[in-house]
Amino acid sequence: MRVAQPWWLDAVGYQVYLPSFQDSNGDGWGDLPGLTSRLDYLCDLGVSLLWISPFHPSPMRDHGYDVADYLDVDPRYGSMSDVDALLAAAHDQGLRVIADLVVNHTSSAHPWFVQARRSRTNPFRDHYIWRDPAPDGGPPNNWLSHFGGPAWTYDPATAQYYLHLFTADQPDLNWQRPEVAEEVDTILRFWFDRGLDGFRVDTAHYLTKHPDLPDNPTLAPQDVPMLGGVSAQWLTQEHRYDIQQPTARAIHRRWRAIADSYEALLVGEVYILDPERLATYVSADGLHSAFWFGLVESEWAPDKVMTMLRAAVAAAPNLSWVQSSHDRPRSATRYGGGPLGRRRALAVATLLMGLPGIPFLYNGEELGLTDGTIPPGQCQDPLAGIDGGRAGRDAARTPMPWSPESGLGFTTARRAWLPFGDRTPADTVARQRRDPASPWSAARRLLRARARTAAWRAAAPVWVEQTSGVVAYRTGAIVVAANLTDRSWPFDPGAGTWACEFDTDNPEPSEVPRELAPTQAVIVRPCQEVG
Ligand code: TEU
Repeated sequence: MRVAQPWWLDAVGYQVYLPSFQDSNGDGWGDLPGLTSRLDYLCDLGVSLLWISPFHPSPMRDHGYDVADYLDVDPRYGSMSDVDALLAAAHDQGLRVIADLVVNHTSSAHPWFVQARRSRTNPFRDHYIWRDPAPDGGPPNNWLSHFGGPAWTYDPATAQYYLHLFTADQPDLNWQRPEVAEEVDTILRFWFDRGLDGFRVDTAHYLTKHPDLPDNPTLAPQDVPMLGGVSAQWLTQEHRYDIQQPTARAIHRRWRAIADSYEALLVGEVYILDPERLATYVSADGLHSAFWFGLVESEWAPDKVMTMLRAAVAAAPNLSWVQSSHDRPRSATRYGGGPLGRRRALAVATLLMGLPGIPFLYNGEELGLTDGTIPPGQCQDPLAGIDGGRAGRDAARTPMPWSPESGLGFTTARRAWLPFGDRTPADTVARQRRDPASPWSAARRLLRARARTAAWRAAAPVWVEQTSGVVAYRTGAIVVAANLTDRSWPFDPGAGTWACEFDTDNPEPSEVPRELAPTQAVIVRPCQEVG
């Protein structure tokens, strides 16, 4: 008997950064009705799973990653009935929708924290992590905020410090307290009952801290890692006690039981680049999947990246594959910018499309967008204020360019919440849809090829050692190959006759190319499989 596969196994994900996707009411903010009006676009592109960034009431100190009410909708994004309308319309079209679960911390405006800071004896006090000052009056330990400075803020009213691994407006929840876990169970059920198909779990490996809160060891300068999205100071410590505590898995287990009872999906944001360690979070009673961020963190270094990618594929069966996100420069920028960066990103995307697990596109990636330009002084990201702006994330978050007119078809307002990013007409959906050679047309063909070849793919790819600069693997009957070098190489999928399902360089491929040009990628299948 054939065992029914989970619905997400062949999904193609798409990350919607809601504030920048589609404004429907002319206030310069993307919103839920705007997204609903673009579902046709997403279906036509070929995605089947949307991940929407947080839409809950929030002071927007970290653009919604500071939640003040998990059971409601921020008026900037719409209303609860707009969520219902989005889910109904998405489901009608066969799209699944997951939201962001941000429960390592709340906003300081959340009623729990407002209560907690009232007095040391308030019933909500222990929903958060409070400690007395060190003997010198300073913070209780040496932990650092991702966004600069200590991870502790002194609250004069009750003469204690509270912990926040991100901004001071994002106090960390105390997951040792059973009431916190119970509250979050209720939040999960509330949204699953409403029809949500799952969650992307923000900072899934941060939830619990070492109970004794010991100082983190300091790293020797030569051991300081390269990692974006955090202050330079944060990188100087080994994060032995503040994050990645094994106890977080008990929380995932608890959520998994709830999610499975709704057939819902949990994809973790587990920012661990080492595939083996990352894989320990993905299991039958843990997270269904977790993003692997090796590609998001990389400049163009194909040899290194492919070695890591192969290790990631081997480590866990169902990772989620991403090249870009709202937290880092876009892949086309990191890979060299312009047409070359764009081609490189498409070649890597082709390689991702045949892997087991869930490939995700970040909105605008299908257009081959590079980072938007943010004029000095117009940054919104709390990270933009530190380290001379090195880590600021705004450039990857500028509004989606739908059409060349002013407002980019994103908004009718003269200004959006972020600058429009200096997009050109060639960047826009409207132009790219008319051009068979555009990045959008190639992305759409690629997603269609993935859908057509679903039945031929197998669970695990077998890497085909080519004697050339071509990276290739076989999965079931299919061969996926990409030339990641800057010269042409011969390509040979193996014995037999082959047909081409996708070719980055040819909108209507018929024959399998015998040679792959620089950054050309293909998906091929044996002719006899057509039946
Ligand atoms: O990101 C977590 C985060 O800050 C990572 O990008 C970080 O760089 C990594 O953990 C370093 O090891 C999530 C959201 O994606 C981000 O937008 C939020 O600002 C953050 O959580 C806080 O909620």
